[in-house]
Amino acid sequence: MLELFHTPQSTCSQKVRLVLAEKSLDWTERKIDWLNGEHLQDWYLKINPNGVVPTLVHNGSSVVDSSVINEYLEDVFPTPSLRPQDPLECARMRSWRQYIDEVPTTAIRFPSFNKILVNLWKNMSDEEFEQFAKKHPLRADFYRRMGTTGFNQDDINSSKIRLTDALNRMEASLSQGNPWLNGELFSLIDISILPTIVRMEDLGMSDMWSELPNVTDWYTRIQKRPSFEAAYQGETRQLPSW
Ligand SMILES: N[C@@H](CCC(=O)N[C@@H](CS)C(=O)NCC(=O)O)C(=O)O
Repeated sequence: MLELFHTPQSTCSQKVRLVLAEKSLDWTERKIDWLNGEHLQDWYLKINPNGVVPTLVHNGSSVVDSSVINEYLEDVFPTPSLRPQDPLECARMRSWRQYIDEVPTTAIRFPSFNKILVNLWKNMSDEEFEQFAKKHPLRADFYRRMGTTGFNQDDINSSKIRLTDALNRMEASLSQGNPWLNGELFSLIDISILPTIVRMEDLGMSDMWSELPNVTDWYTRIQKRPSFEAAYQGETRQLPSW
């Protein structure tokens, strides 16, 4: 039995839902009320000590970290394959994935938090905010840096530089005539970057790739895959506005 503890709007959760859909796997939804801190409760920290979503529980054993979860799903359910068989191709795919995890995936948090989430905490006193920040096993410093007024302009500028770099790398790779980022095969890395691109669109940042024809075409094609509709249904793209 596959259970996914996730939050519909979380980009990391979307990555896993895309793989589950590509592989047509049956899974049981365990929705985590992220805005009310369910991911920081003791019972959840037992299955994910990082206090973040998503967590996959397979036959009672938990797997954490969306990229690790996706590789695990590929190992256990190899068909249809989302990973090249050739070791060198596979290494290239994993290098891409490492870059995506380190650069655009972390960069998108800054505009996401500034445009949407910081409003949740804007009325907290410094003391209340510190109590809230320090509950986060992985992100206490990230929250302190944001504070109750949001990240500063330097952080936002640096995030934009990193997102631009990722888009340019995608454009360069796709302009070599391949349909997908790693070549002919639609792979885990197309899935890794997709939630960041969707979030950019939802935050009104799609002009950042309007002059990149290959990224534009990739995004049009990927949205036509049945997995896109499956992973992005319902409230998934309804971001709160305050
Ligand atoms: N490396 C982790 C990161 C997961 C992560 O950061 N999840 C976010 C939602 S996309 C989260 O749960 N944040 C909780 C918080 O900020 O309190 C993964 O890829 O699963």
